Amino acid sequence: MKLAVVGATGLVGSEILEVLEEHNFPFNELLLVASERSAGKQMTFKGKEYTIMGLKQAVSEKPDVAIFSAGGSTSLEWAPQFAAVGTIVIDNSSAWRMDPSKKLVVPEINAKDIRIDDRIIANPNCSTIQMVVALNLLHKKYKIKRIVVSTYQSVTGTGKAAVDQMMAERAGGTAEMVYPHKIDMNVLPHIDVFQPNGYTKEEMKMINETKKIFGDDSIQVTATTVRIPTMGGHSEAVNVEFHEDFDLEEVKEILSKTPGVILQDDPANNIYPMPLTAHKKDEVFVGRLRRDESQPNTLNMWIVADNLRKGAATNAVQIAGYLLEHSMK
Ligand code: A2P
Ligand code: 11C
Repeated sequence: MKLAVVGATGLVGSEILEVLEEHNFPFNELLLVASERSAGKQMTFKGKEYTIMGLKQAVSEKPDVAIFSAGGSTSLEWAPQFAAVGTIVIDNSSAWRMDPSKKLVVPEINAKDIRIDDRIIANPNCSTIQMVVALNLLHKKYKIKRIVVSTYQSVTGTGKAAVDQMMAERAGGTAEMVYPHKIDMNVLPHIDVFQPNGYTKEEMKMINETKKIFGDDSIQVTATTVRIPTMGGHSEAVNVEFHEDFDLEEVKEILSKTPGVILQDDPANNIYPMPLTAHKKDEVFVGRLRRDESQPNTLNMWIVADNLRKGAATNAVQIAGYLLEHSMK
């Protein structure tokens, strides 16, 4: 596989390189791609020097697969140009996710829907991915009726400039204001832009992408997404109502067998998922399981994952791995 990483100098791009190295991903050739500002600069991967190239040159190289993490407008403009030369684009942005002609893939759930002629495959939003991975087998067993989710999201979801803002505030200095308010020692009930219905775009992503990934428009979802001054990963309090009743011990057993999930639920010993312990891990961590005693068939859970890993880089690399395993590239 000739593999291109588009946005290689960014937060998600560098995480992709880390995951490729850790997973010992088998490619023959690697192209590191960023904006024309970075073209010509050197980057090291696995002890080897690479020269960063711009998008135009990368298209002319006709890579087999290109993992894009360079923002929605770059994806909108360039993914079709790569697709036109036969590249399969795995896109981390929101540009193509809700396009009915594009697959929105979480490998543990719906990689089998990928077809040989798919040229642009969308990677879901990080906060959606970790929630659906955790709910996957529970949905199969009890069928989800409604989800109420509140998130506690890491500043790494915004990108490098947001990390710089938080760290500068913490050190008592100043930096570019990425958020409309201070983020350190604060909590912002605001992720991405507000929509005419009063929800933010991040909230609408969680609502719409969940239905598309499960292939079930009848699932009701409502979300409040919140930015907090942390870095290791996103956390979510999820209240999920099922059509069928469940047994809590059976729920734990199902979660312990769910692909990509690690159960961390031992409150007596203060064991539950946290961003600090999920950081740099590829899995989704689930704990604080308890029945919602206010209504039937309803479960409360706490879900944490490193948003740059399973929420972005790991999921994209797993899709690339699926293409390789199934000889699609
Ligand atoms: P560059 O470093 O050359 O600006 P982050 O979200 O962490 O800020 O990273 C964004 C990534 O997307 C970077 O690798 C950045 O490259 C890349 N990028 C931004 N704009 C473009 C563009 N117009 N064409 C190609 N890559 C881009
Ligand atoms: C955040 N979820 O944490 C966002 C980042 O649609 O891929 C990823 C945005 C996206 O701010």
